[in-house]
Amino acid sequence: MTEEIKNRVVVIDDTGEETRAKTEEEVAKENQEMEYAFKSPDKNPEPQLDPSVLEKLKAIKMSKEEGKEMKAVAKRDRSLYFGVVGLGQAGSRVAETFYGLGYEACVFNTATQDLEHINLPENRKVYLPFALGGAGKELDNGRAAVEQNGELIINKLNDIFSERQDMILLAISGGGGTGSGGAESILGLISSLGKPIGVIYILPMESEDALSKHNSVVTLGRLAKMASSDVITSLIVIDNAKIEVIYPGLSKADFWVTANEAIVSPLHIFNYLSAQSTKYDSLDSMDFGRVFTAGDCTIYGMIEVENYMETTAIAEAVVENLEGGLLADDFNLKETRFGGFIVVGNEKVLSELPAMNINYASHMISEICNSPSLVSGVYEMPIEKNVVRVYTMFSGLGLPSARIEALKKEADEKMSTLKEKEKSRADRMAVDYGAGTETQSKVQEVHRMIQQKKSGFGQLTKVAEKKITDRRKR
Ligand SMILES: Nc1nc2c(ncn2[C@@H]2O[C@H](COP(=O)(O)OP(=O)(O)OP(=O)(O)O)[C@@H](O)[C@H]2O)c(=O)[nH]1
Ligand SMILES: [Mg+2]
Repeated sequence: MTEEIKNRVVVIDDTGEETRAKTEEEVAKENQEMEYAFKSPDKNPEPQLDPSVLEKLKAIKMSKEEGKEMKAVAKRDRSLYFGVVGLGQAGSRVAETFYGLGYEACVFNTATQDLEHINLPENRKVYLPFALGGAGKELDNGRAAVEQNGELIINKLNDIFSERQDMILLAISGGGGTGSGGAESILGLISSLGKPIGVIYILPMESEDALSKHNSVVTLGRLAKMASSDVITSLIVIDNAKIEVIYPGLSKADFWVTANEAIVSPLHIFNYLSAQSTKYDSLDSMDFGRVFTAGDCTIYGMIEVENYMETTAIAEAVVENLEGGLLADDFNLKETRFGGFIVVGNEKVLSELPAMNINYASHMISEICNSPSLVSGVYEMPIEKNVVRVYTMFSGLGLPSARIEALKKEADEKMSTLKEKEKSRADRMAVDYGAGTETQSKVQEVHRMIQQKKSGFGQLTKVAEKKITDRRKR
């Protein structure tokens, strides 16, 4: 048995089907004949090929190719294959949530201890050596950490992502130092992959400090510029302050998990369902692509309706809650360039839901976003509760100016209080030089120190920068 297998040449085509089997003797004979033919072409006039056989072969080839194409389409279980990059702690956690849903992902952080808690394979977590670890909410540190580790980052991006990824999503928070400060630089590195880029940008909670709010406004301004010059295809703004309102009373530990699910899930639902077939109206992959890549700011969210059998219940929920269900406030929905919504329910719910109820809701959404190009779909999902969920997405929006103003005001107010405190503390710590004639406050002293580049935190990072550069050079 083994002998026979050894002496046979088996030709297997790319579908795995065994098509021919020859003995070694047969192959040797054929090779000899072929060699002879090459050496004496005039003795072997070109064989006449049978056109009908050729036709048959062509037909087989074509049907095979079509089969392959169909297989490829069927295999695509989502409209866009995202590659997700997380930078900093919040970004890493969001990327981890995407990874759990089958998206390619990798994360970068300046703090090893934060990377440890990210549930991703080790080769997808990259520590960016910088200073003492962490950017300490300093934007400049975040930028420097990314720039100093540019090669490490680009190598990892090329390693993890391939042609399969249609689009790269960068997830970051605005409030910290690593994600927020490093955003622009890492976007420069990501753009070398030559794919469209989306940014998931997280604004701080109400209770957070002035520096977080200040950072988030500064970076949002930078990202908005990149979005208007199309370096970023879509800028998705998520507001933790809004998520706090939607999911009140959660413990800190539960809050992040819930928040990150709320951020990732609607986008995944749109992406996933638009690649599925439905017995009802479909919002196809093209529709989703158009909505998601319409440019400028994008927002999305979900509302749930229990009394869906009442004719206008879904429409009323839309009017009352559509904005409440979105993950950020103060956008002017009338600016929507492309909008879409998906109605989801279980088999029972959708079989009894009158089309009229959805039509009323559609009419209201259309009016709220004033968009002539609103796409929609109705999809069945195995939801336990008998409810209708409406997922909405709006793109092409300007910045949420009222929210930015509020963040700015809070940041400025608190920052100036802090400055006041520092000043009065400095006055209390005044140092008397000489015979009481020349007094120099600690504040002036610090200024002098900064000028000489000898301030505490700055110096610490400078020393560390040097160390890192030296190590890399060796
Ligand atoms: N939605 C969400 N927000 C988070 C999460 N973790 C932190 N944040 C928010 O992110 C901000 C803090 O930024 P981090 O991402 O922790 O900071 P970083 O980028 O690691 O920067 P440094 O720690 O300063 O080096 C705050 O506004 C938090 O509210 C999370 O898992 N989900
Ligand atoms: Mg951090």
